[in-house]
Amino acid sequence: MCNAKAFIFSLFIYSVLSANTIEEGISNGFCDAKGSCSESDEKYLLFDVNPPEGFNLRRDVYMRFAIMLAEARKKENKRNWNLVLPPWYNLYHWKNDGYMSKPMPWNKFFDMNAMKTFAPVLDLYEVFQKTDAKKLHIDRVYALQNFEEPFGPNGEFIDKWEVNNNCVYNGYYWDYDNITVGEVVCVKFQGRISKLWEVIMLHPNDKFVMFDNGEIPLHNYYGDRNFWNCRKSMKYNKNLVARAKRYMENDLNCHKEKCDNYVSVHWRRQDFARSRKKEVPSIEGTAKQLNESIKLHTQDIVNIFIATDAAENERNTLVKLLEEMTFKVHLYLPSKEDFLQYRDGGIAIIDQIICAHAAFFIGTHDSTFTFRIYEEREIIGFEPHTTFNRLCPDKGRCEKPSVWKIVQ
Ligand SMILES: Nc1nc2c(ncn2[C@@H]2O[C@H](COP(=O)(O)OP(=O)(O)OP(=O)(O)O)[C@@H](O)[C@H]2O)c(=O)[nH]1
Ligand SMILES: *[C@@H]1O[C@H](CO)[C@@H](O)[C@H](O)[C@H]1NC(C)=O
Ligand SMILES: *[C@@H]1O[C@H](CO)[C@@H](O)[C@H](O)[C@H]1NC(C)=O
Ligand SMILES: [Mg+2]
Repeated sequence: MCNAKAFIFSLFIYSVLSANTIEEGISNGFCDAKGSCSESDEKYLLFDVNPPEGFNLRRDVYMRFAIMLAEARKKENKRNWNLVLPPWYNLYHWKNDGYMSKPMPWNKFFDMNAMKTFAPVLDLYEVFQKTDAKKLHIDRVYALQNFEEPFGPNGEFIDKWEVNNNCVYNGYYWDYDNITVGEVVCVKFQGRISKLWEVIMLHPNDKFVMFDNGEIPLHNYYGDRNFWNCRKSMKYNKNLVARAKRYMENDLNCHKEKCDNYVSVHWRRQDFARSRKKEVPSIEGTAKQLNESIKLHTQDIVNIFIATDAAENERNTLVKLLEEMTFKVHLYLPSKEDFLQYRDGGIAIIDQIICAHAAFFIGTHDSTFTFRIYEEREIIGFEPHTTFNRLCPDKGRCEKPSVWKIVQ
């Protein structure tokens, strides 16, 4: 036990020392003194996320890497680094198309030109197009892992990492058979994402470097101006915005950015309703709370837009209860053509956009789907009290959501 600790400690020291010397090495190398780099000097950072994680947490992981790369661009010796975005593939929640479809690029869901204004990002297919070779060769994959014991002897949480040689890792690289990997290195990691540069600098000549389990590193700073600039640059794909706008105009009769004639709800069910019973209400409890909350906060609004992943029978039950309370209930029910064009991921974003423009929003506790709507409403400029609301469980404590106000 004692020996193991000493060993880990020496590894940690070793990694800190070696990282420093290598850092010096690279600042003399590769790009010229003015910091300009030729195309052949370009380097690419890839990342992927633990397979069960959903779309909206992945968006937050993207932001951590994008901010890391945007910051790096300000430093002369890192100006040649680009971020390659992992295709969307086999997402657990995408029941309609997830298992059969091919990997999808980010531009299906986002406006890549807007994202490129914040950080040097590319879709994987853009990298494929740049390579003359038949295969894409990744020099090194660092498979990140959590430390078993995140806290030190005095309960402190410090940033640290160490190479871990006996680990099992099976990369799947989105099932592409034309991606090859030089070496896989397992790394235990905890702390801020910019510390990943120390890991990268273990092998400063690498041109293609990938991190898997990219959800493990944390934001450098959560909620600062950088964070919000990055978030603002994540504009949605124009077709999705247009579809949402058409719905708001035709079905909700709203023709402005901040609508004043409907309330929106994100009613998360499925795994939340099954395994988080202490945090989410029953169907009857949902109807009762919506009635009370809407009467209290918005006086005479009768239109409710509901975004939900609920099964059809649950959805119908809620709609019936709300209609009995004389509300007019709206859902975006995509046609078959809509599904084929936008896919599950796009349909969910259209729901999020419609929620984001409502006069008043009520979300689901601890859902990243809801968090992304909170952020969008901050960007649009709604008053926080119309945004940071949640559904409560039928009984027991109900903490208010944390308010993360935009920083301009
Ligand atoms: N169309 C639509 N899809 C939804 C809705 N709510 C959830 N989903 C689907 O379920 C997924 C939710 O998973 P995540 O994106 O991980 O968000 P979350 O599960 O609410 O939050 P975490 O578990 O904390 O990450 C979404 O990406 C959608 O695919 C909804 O209101 N409308
Ligand atoms: C790898 O295969 C995919 C799918 O067939 C293809 O789109 C891509 O261009 C290929 N990459 C390279 C570098 O040839
Ligand atoms: C809806 O809310 C109003 C105002 O709080 C209340 O008077 C009414 O009884 C509620 N309706 C139902 C069906 O709960
Ligand atoms: Mg989830």
